[in-house]
Amino acid sequence: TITLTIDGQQVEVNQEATVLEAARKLGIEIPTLCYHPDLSLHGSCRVCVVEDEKSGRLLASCVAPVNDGMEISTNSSKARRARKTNVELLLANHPNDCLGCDRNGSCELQDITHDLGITKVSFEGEKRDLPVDASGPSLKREPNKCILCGRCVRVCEEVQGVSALEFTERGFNSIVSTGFDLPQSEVNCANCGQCATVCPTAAITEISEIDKVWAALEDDSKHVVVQTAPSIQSTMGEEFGIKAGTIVTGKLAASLRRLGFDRVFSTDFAADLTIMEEGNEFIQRFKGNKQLPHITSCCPGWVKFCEHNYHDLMDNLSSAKSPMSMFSAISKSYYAEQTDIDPESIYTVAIMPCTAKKFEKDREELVGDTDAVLTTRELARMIKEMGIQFATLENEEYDEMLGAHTGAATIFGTTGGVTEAALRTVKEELDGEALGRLGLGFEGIQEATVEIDGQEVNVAIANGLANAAKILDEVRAGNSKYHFIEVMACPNGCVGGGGQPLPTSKEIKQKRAQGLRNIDESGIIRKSHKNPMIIKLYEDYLHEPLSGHSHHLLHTKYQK
Ligand code: HC1
Ligand code: SF4
Repeated sequence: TITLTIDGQQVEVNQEATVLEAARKLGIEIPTLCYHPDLSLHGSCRVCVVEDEKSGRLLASCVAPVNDGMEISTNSSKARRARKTNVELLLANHPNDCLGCDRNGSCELQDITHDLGITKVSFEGEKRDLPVDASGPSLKREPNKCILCGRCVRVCEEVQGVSALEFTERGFNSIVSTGFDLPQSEVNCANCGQCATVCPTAAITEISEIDKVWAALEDDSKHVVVQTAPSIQSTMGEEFGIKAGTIVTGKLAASLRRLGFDRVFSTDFAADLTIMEEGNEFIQRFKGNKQLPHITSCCPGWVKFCEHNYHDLMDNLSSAKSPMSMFSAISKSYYAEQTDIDPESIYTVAIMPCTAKKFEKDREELVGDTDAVLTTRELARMIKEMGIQFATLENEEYDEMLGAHTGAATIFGTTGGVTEAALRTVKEELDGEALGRLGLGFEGIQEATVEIDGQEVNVAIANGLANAAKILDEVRAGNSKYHFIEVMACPNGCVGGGGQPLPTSKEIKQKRAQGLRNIDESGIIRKSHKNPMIIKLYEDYLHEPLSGHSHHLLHTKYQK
């Protein structure tokens, strides 16, 4: 270990530590911009400078290695002046449109400016005038707001293995762009939105559909139904000052009613339906030893990544539509029939933690199912605009019919959840026994073996696309032992989705996931096939999983 002194306090750290890590161990906060705890080090913005008291040199603390006997001042006047200057230089080229900016209130550059007491910029900088890329379908890039921290480039390459973004040009002209500067919609981007979650400013944000949804809500000829994704239950509170992982299901229902939605339903209901369809599809494949490994397809970022990189394995994807799309299809068929509402007048809005769901909605195989997708952040904006006091709302119930859900559905929102939910149903159906705990961890690649009806079923879970690629390479090479593979494009699953509240970190995502696990363990029905509304849906309408009617409404084949 190494001992150093920071602001007069001694600290011991291992020799690989950086000065920033040593300071944080002491509880000393040094502002950062290009640094992100989940990504490699960059050291370019120099907002984290500190002074080495012995040499008087300024060090970028996020990349500076610790030395024995080092004496660091994080707040010497030299360090503070340098930090301010570095931020002012960023501000000199930055647009001055904070008031109308998507990230007003959640911008890291704005926060640091405030915290450092910068009230005016001393330099006259040249502003860039680069075009906005809103080619969609999920993300908007505004290069003029980019501070070149490279967090988006790193997350896309290191965590997702996509490398859709890169630095181009040099000096003042340096920008982050797609390869050949193509529109985002024309490159291999998975639309996962991880770049938006790490972007400190509004250089990358979701394409907003808020105006469309207001228009639908104000249109009396439309019957507007809303569905909320499983993970929102433990994340939406963060937008209103409630701790991450706090379950706000009842407040969500209440706020959606205040916004004027005609029916407040839950994607969880359709997650149970997905399990019924996909679980039986897996049973058929497993018994017939065909199209194995079975690979989940509920995550649209993953499906797009597979189309670009593992096209030869597309037949291994489940044909089951995602819960979001299943919900929408059921709302315009079964629900319309049961309530005698003209399906043409039904407008379905999905509240998703995910930017890729906007892409899923527009896919040619699924177009017409869902009418609008709002991220968690967009819904929060609407709630705020209406002046609804979310934090103090009384809990309300979801509406009946498409609102009932189980613990199995809730855990879809965190990696491993889909597998666990599917195996709870598959195992009971095949051997009549209940599934024990799978004990799958939260990160990287996780695997387990479950005995079902005397046979071993090997399952694997990939967190993030770079990990998915590792598993799929083995499948392609014929070396994979897995029968069932779950892929979620975002590390830690939908709790870490590209549309979730900001800021986000591993620690926050862990709390969100725990919130979902707490719902599952709270005494509600825990198995999809026991959801009474699902049982009724099959009795009344679909007859049985994989029936002709089910296939028509709930399955698809991705074409690309
Ligand atoms: Fe997800 Fe899913 S779990 S993909 O992560 O299968 O977005 O939350 O709604 O569709 O149910 C997202 C979450 C979500 C679908 C479900
Ligand atoms: Fe990369 Fe995902 Fe951003 Fe696309 S959305 S650029 S895949 S991080």
